[in-house]
Amino acid sequence: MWKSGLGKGLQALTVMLFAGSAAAAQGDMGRPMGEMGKGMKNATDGAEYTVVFKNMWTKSRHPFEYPEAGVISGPHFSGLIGGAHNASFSLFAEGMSPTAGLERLAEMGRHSPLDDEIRGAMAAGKVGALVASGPLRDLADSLVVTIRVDAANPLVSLVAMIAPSPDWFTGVAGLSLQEKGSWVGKKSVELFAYDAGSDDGATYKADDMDVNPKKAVTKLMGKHFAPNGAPVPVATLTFIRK
Ligand SMILES: [Ca+2]
Ligand SMILES: [Ca+2]
Repeated sequence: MWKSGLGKGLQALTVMLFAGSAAAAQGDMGRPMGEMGKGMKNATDGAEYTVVFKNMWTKSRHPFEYPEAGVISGPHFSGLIGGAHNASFSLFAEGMSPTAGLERLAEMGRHSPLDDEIRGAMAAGKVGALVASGPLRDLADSLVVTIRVDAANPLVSLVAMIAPSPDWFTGVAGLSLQEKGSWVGKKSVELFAYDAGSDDGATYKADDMDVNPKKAVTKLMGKHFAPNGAPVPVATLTFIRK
């Protein structure tokens, strides 16, 4: 039975939690005053981005079994969840089995316990900021969150459930916002559909078919998301430096 990817919040509600990384906590202390302004555009300092998640998962682009409209059962995305981190953290990776948190996110759209896993990584110094949003119910709208990166946590990972679905999600993993030693002003990436490897359902509204041990995360290359053999993006993510 398909379960709703209903999030707790309103679509427009975004939640941001910042936790100072060790580097950020040390910040500019002890640095000569004159360097502070000078270094503002340098990647050794942090940068804040507005992140826009825009839907591209449509009946015309992804016609095979595209879900019918409906208040709860219609096509939507769960809230985004992820954060800014360093190279020792992985939210997901093709070829790697999902965490319990990613399984829950991909199957039910729930942020818990993935949020706890991310907080644990924060405590371990691998993640600098946790970012989350409410779900995207009206696919004509966009999700907007703010994320802060810094030298200690320059990579961004974000995921959202494709709903309804067995264990399908989209997102980005380990995206760097640095180019040539500086923070990029604007960057857009296409997001593809992935199978979390935690449920063997093969259609959007398939009954639960839990998988143990978990399989690896794979890019979805079937008719739903690669109608002509090549994967068609389901969303775009645009980072605009504030
Ligand atoms: Ca699956
Ligand atoms: Ca499962």
